[in-house]
Amino acid sequence: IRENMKKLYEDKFGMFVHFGPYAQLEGMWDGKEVTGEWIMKRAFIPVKDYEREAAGKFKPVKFNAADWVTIAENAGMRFIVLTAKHHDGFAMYQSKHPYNLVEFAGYGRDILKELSEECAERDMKLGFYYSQSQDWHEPGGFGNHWDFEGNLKPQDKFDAYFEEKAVMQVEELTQNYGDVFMVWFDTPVQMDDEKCQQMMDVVKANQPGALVNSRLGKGYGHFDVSIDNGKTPAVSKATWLPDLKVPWQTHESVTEGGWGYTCFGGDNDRSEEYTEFIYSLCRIVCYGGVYLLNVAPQPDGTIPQSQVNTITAMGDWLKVNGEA
Ligand code: FUL
Repeated sequence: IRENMKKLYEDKFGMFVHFGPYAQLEGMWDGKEVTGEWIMKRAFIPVKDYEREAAGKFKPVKFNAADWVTIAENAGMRFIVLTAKHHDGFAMYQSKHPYNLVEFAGYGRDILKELSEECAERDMKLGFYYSQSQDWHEPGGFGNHWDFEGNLKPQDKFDAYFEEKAVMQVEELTQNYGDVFMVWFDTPVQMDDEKCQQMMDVVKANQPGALVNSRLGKGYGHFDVSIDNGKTPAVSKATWLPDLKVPWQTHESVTEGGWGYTCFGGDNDRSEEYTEFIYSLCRIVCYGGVYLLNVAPQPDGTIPQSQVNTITAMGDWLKVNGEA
């Protein structure tokens, strides 16, 4: 862990990728602009409709792992963190749970496998994001639609969901995809000490060097994560500010309108604003932090050129100014 933590600070800049069936909807539902990865929840889309319109149609046929790695490399990024399962509950890899990219839409390819092999070959580190508590697809997942459809209270089956899906999938992710640099959990809500410890144990057993973020819950994890788009360590841990000894990371997105792709904010050319992102990077690194900058691929699996332009401009700047 110590070694890896050192690496995290050598590699201060990483690429976050929010990619899932929400991209298929491009932020639109019933002719209205909603948001990126939260669209299922915000537009109150029933599970069956989301399955049919988003997950069932989602086939990122132009996904190319080599292109993604090149884009990250050109931006000066040293690691990639992909959403393996976001709150919508859809697994972006070959899982025993059938609600996954390989099987559910009949896509047939495991993009996480392809990405992990490419990263291993090219010395790019790889991590994954996993929504351990919120899962809008399962009856026991926190925030699921059963609560507002009035059938089940989410906590009734949370334990079963946690054991059978969350723990099982984190086992898969830490066993089947080579070296995992980082596990980025999110929105802990129902996580208690026991569940946090259990998740830590799974990650540790399968990936002793992997770094776990604090959004696992209850103070567990190896490094702290700021609020979304935060420029300094988490406000809740403000007492850590004076000496900044706690390792921390923050994240922002080059997109507007959410972290996942939308037709109204995912392709806005912000390359003119790249200096803003450079400013974030410098500020965060000067405070001893690590910067994870998000891109949002289109439904076909390609990262829009406008987003590529922004982060490549950062890479060009780093080539000239980035040496210590
Ligand atoms: C948040 C999530 O709810 C967002 O959808 C996104 O993944 C962001 C990075 O973390 O808490």
